[in-house]
Amino acid sequence: MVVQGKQGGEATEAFDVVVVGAGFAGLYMLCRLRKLGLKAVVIEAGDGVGGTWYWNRYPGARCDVPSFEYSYSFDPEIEQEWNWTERYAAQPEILAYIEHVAERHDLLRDIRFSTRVTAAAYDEPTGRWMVETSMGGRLDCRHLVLAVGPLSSPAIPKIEGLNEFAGDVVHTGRWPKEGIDVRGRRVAVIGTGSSGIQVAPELAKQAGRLYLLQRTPAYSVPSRNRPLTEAEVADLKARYPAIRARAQANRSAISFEVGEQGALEVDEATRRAIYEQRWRDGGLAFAGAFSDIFEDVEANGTAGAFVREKILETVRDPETGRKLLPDTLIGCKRLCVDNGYFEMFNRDNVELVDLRERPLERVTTNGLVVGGEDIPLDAIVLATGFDAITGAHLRIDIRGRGGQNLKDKWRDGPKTYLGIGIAGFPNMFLVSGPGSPAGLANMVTLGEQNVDWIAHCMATLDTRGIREIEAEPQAEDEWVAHVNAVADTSIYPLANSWYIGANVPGKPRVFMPYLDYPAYKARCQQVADSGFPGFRLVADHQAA
Ligand code: NA7
Repeated sequence: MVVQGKQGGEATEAFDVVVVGAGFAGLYMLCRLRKLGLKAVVIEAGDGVGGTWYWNRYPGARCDVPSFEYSYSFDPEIEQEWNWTERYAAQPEILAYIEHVAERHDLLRDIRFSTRVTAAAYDEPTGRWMVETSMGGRLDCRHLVLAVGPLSSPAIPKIEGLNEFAGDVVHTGRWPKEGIDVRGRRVAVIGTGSSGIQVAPELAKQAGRLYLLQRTPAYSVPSRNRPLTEAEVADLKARYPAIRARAQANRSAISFEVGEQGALEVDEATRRAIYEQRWRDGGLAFAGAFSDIFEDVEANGTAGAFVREKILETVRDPETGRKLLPDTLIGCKRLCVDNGYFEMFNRDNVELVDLRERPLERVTTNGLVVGGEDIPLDAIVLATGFDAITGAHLRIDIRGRGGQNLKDKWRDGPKTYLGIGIAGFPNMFLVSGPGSPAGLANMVTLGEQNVDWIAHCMATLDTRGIREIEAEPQAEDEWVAHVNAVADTSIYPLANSWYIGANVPGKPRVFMPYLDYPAYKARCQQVADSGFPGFRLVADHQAA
């Protein structure tokens, strides 16, 4: 590694590219940069690769996208040699897969683990980024790529007394490697999003008593997860190109079939039969039963009503069943996919605490107080979600042209062009950033698409002798307006979801993700093919 010199007593190392994050996207970025002959380093806060799948080690953590699809497509050999064992892979298997890919592509030697990027500043005279890390020293680079993940900054609720609790407090997104021992103990799980719905049934199997603290009842569909047979694995491998192609054409970049008819275009009996079939099949495809579930409140209501019936059928205690009934739009907060969530309430050691009836007042050294009543506890599990889509970017002190801070730039909500570039922040690229289909599309697919685009862009800049690329403010404004216009064709913005920043107090309410993966991909392609309109390009010889 080249040591350029000393600044303030600390060494400065020079790279072509610094990538932040060694999850799915960061690792693939490294592969592509190596192919371009660029000198790159990946900085990763964890002590291993995996991103989301490194941090979310809680019991029950599992992907809600079928394992065959939640995998890289860039290496056909890995597609053929890796054998997924279940329809929906659990966290240890996904992590093992990512580790396998990192090893097969010899990626580890260019990754610095247990290191956090704390700051990055653009130096206008040299056209380079100066990156600071928790390990001290500086990294000087031409391009900065933020592959920090849309769901990687845990949202820790401000609950009075939380720091004083004498037992274990653990967030699902920071689950300790050694796990926590809940055998025979009293455990509270706070939160009923995907994480709470996955972790609670697993903890309930071991805990002495499990309290599930629910603020908003959630919709969840059964996963119908099961082991894959050898024949199925062989068949899926043989059909990989077709599966990928189908996924690419779907809004969510997942290959399930979306019904062609509207929910209200069919009669009651047909509608019910279609929902029953999707319920039996399991998974997110439930919400694709009809074409208009995300477009029409009434159509959406038919799907919601069906799930409510299923909840009442499943939960034996009618009072608990009633409290579990969601009264919001279905799917507009990410639809949960579970393994025995509603069935869990039939266990004697599980109690639902409805926070709308019994508000969470405070944590004491020994437990919680809800609705004036003490609940003694040994462990509290925070399944309270993430400062989604922008949280991980804003934890870094990023300063662009003129020293402008990204926090200030995004004060009223994030602004990007294509979810990839930001005006005022030259030579900086986001992977799965706000304004991309982050969180709404298969994240591996989106990551690969973004990385391919960025790699192509960097190669083009070099060929054309371009020193600086930067989104133009007008293109950025138009893109933000377009993202919102697309969102407004749907009913997504009507829900208080993390897509709109509603889960973090004080966060600006702006719909952040782009709703339609194929349209997004086509637009990115068109920009790349036409010489990057909307970006300001400065050639080497034009630089000051
Ligand atoms: P989510 O989906 O944001 O869910 C967080 C849950 O925590 C949700 O039920 C919240 O209730 C609840 N919550 C948050 N803060 C509090 C407080 N202070 N008190 C009580 N309850 C609270 O996060 P997940 O980790 O489950 O899932 C994130 C994504 O990961 C998921 O969408 C998939 O894409 C994978 P609320 O609904 O806000 O009332």
